[in-house]
Amino acid sequence: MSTLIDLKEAVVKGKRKIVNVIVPELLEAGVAAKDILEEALIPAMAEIGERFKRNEVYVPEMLVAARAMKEGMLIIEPHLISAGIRPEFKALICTVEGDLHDIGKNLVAIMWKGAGFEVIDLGVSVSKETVLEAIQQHQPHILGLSALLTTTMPAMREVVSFLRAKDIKVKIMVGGAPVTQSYAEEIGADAYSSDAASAVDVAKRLLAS
Ligand code: B1M
Repeated sequence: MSTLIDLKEAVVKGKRKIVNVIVPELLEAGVAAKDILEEALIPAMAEIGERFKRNEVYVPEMLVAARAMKEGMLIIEPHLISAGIRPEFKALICTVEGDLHDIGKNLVAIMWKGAGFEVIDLGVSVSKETVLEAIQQHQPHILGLSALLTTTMPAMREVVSFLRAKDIKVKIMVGGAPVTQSYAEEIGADAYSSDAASAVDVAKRLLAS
């Protein structure tokens, strides 16, 4: 009989076929979906995030681990819903208008999901008006904006100013290769994160403040 430790290990190694076997096995054995999430899937993504920070793994390993986690999540999701488990935080994320790069943004979304957030991904090249509509519809706690081009960084500033002018209270985190802490401060964002792994810690700190 497989254990939660085996499951965590399988996710860290990106062994999704094994995940697809272990998760139903654990559910069948009476392990709560919440425990599968909190004691195996989330710690696995935290572990891969730590390894990424230490340069022990790179983007491809993170992506395969994330895919394995996602498959595990798909199996336990109906069980979590029927048990009334709701994510603590809701996040909205997108790549800003004019920018089609989505790999980094997807990684941040995956890591946030891995940390137990509900994540609504608006996709790429998203206008400030669409962001506003989505905030009004979903009422997220945090908004993540990604930009990979120096030419689309100003769109980030526009979103922040637009939302602030409308007195929207959502916390805003920005990131992407050309973005820096000082740029985040300059445009009035609440936080900056340099990579997907630290995006979890930064978001948690921000949401706790
Ligand atoms: Co583009 N591209 N690209 N490209 N592309 C870059 C970014 C570039 C640096 C390449 C280069 O010239 N050396 C350059 C930008 C130069 C600049 O602005 N200074 C560039 C260019 C110029 C362009 C085009 C203009 C090329 C052209 O058409 N002439 C064009 C623009 C299209 C558009 O967006 N309108 C273009 C197109 C493309 C593709 C479509 C072909 C493809 C994107 C495919 C896709 O995303 N689905 C592409 C790619 C793949 C790249 C490179 C090679 C890789 C980007 C990537 O995915 N990195 C890139 C060069 C490079 O970086 N080596 C390049 C991996 C990813 C995991 O890292 O996205 O940085 P990254 O995300 C990190 C962090 O930044 C952070 O966490 C992630 C993980 O740790 N992070 C956040 C990201 N978002 C965050 C949000 C957060 C927090 C952290 O909080 C919310």
